[in-house]
Amino acid sequence: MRDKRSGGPPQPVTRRAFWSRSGALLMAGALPGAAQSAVDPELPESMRVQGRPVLSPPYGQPSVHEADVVRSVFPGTPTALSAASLTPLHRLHGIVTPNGLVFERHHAGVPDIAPERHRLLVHGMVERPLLLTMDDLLRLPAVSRFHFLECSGNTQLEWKRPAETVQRSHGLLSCCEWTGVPLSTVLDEVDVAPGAAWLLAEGADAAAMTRSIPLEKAFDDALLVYAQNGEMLRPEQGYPLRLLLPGFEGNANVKWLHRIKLAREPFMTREETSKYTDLMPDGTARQFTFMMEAKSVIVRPAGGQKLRGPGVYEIFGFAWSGRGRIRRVDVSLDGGRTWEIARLDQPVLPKCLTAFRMSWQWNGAPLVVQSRAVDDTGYVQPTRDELMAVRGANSYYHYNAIHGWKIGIDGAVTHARA
Ligand SMILES: Nc1nc2c(c(=O)[nH]1)N[C@H]1C(S)=C(S)[C@@H](COP(=O)(O)O)O[C@H]1N2
Ligand SMILES: [Mo]
Repeated sequence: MRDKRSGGPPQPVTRRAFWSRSGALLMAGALPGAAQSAVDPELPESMRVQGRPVLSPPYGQPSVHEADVVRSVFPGTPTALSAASLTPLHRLHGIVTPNGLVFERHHAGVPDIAPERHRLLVHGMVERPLLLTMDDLLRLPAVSRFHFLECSGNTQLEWKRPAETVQRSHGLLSCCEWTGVPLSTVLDEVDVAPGAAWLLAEGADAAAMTRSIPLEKAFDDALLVYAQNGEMLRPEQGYPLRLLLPGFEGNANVKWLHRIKLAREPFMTREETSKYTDLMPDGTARQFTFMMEAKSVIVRPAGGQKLRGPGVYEIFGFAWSGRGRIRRVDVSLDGGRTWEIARLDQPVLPKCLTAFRMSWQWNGAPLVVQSRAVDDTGYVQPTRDELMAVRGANSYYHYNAIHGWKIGIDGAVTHARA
């Protein structure tokens, strides 16, 4: 499958090749950019003085040397209240997004809600309406699950013009361990009336954001979530309660959830009529595109980064599918002509980010790196041409095409279409 001619694409590198080169580190600096170093004869400063005491601060913070690992504002956001911020995917090292780096999307800012005053009303087509306190919810049997959360507007810029960095192109994406109560537990308690097929989920923010959700999903794997990554939800993520719909577009995961109303039909709210619909080539608008299809992206190397000369590197990226598990990730080092199977980090969980890696050796020639996800339904992440053939050019949401980065002769990484 791989082109063996000399001058062909760079070959993936074996562990042995890596160590035989980097073993010469102290002498020859075979790792790209490594200095010709000798072992420092001085004791490092950190061994000569005592460190700082415990509880400074009581809630721990990242190293001061990581201060640039932060969310950034989504470009073109008109106000700071109806706004989005982006996860720095290129600075992550595993599938869990630290709570302070989870992307945000708010339609009317972040409300401050005291948990003891918060209520969840479940009403409409039910036999026994319920008004639940947070205390009630915390006493019900809970589950914890790892799931990605992706705004369907993620990679929206790609329809038109390429974004310079992966934080800008793909940063409306995060993955957490979510803890809460299966929505089915509460629905069983209220006793759904015959004929009910949808529910309205409403947020207690100033946007009163609402979405209609099929009852099928509600009984499948929907969660009433109150914690993320082991601590209570962050205010930005919906404290004290949010709806989590694994694999469904971010918007449907209503934050600050305070009302669920059951009905026969969808409610046709703003977020499922004027917004979050897909304009198809025939001029019709596709509604209720809940499912986030399989997608992947290389986050290192990625746009804005620079390789420090020929040598050994690791390609690192994420793949995910709203339909289930990632079965395979392919990586191309020649602009999509040939593909190699990447290594997947464990665990590989359904509707969850999966990390992939491939070691390779850059020979200094310009090239385009790409990744392609395949999920366990057999769905293969489409090329841009394949996606446009179905969707046309007037869409905004749900762009999931194969993404490429170009590495220039100087090692600078840019968008492959730039
Ligand atoms: N109540 C409420 N829920 C909401 C929103 C909102 O503005 N208000 N934004 C939605 C959108 S568009 C997305 S993509 C996700 C973002 O979740 P996050 O901010 O936790 O990343 O929340 C959804 N739930
Ligand atoms: Mo969103």
